[in-house]
Amino acid sequence: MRDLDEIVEEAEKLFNAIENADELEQAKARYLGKSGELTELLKGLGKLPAEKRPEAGSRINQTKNRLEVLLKDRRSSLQEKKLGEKLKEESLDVTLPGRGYGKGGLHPVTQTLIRIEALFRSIGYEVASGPEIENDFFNFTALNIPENHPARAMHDTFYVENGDLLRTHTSPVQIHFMLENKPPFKLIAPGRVYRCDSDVTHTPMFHQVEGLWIDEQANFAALKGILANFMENFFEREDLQVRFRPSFFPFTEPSAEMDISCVKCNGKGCRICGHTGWLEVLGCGMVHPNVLKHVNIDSEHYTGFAFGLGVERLAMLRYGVGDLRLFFENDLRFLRQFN
Ligand code: 2NL
Repeated sequence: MRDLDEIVEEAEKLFNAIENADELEQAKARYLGKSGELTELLKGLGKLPAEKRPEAGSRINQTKNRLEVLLKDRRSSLQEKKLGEKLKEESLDVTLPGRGYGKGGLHPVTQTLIRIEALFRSIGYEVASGPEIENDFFNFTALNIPENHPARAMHDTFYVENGDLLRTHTSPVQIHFMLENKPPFKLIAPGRVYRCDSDVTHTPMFHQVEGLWIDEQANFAALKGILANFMENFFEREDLQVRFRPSFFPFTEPSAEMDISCVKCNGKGCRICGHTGWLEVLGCGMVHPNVLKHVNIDSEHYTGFAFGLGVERLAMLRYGVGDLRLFFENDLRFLRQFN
């Protein structure tokens, strides 16, 4: 019988040299398998004289146990090594630079709103805002548009529950302001407005800026001067021509529409201005006494002028955008051109 300690020594060397779990199990079979070296020794016990069997049997079993312990140790160190390698392989280098990110930009309508607000702030106007869901009084009645008046047909209104509605202009903001403040005041009300209208030149939501000046000496001459000056600055054209045409709005009297000389052809006539040389840019007028009455302002003492303009229209003219719908499609190829 080979020296058992020698077997252990040899097995330990063998196990520790093995780097792979399957090979380790094969090596185990060499000693402990069906015809392994120690198994064979146990089978051979019967050939020993009876008095030597117990001691020899116990020594062989002790050796088996020692090999089992060696195998277990080697198995766990191989597993640990494998885990270490796997973790190393999967580890992230958090110090690596990122892939970089696209920088966003402001929507052209937002840029236009900011520009309009800055120009009016520079001449002492404050910027007011209010809710987009309004009621009949603030959107119509206070603006001298009574129930069943044909003027309501001018605004295709979206109604929500309990008779509330999506504001069709930002005038309600100014009605709230006039009820909450004492004149004189100068303000603009920029924001989203909604009309049940959708075709090539109309979207159900668009942006409006309305302006209002209530004072003891607000008059049409001041209105003309302020609006002409605003358009010159907005379009950066000192030679811009303006003209006012009489018009009608229920909330102003007298009312007018303002045209500017075409910013594309300088008044010569082109496709943009319909070959007239003029572009219609806003509606305006002196605030109707009935409107002042609704907000408890004495129309014998105070007068006011007001105007309303469409932001998308001004943005189209300033940036040369030919189709209103481009502002609402959020196509990045379009939007990126404004950064
Ligand atoms: C247009 C015309 C206009 C007003 C809006 C207004 C507001 C109050 C009182 C009186 Cl609180 N008027 N706003 C006045 C005239 C015209 O808008 O065509 N906008 C796109």
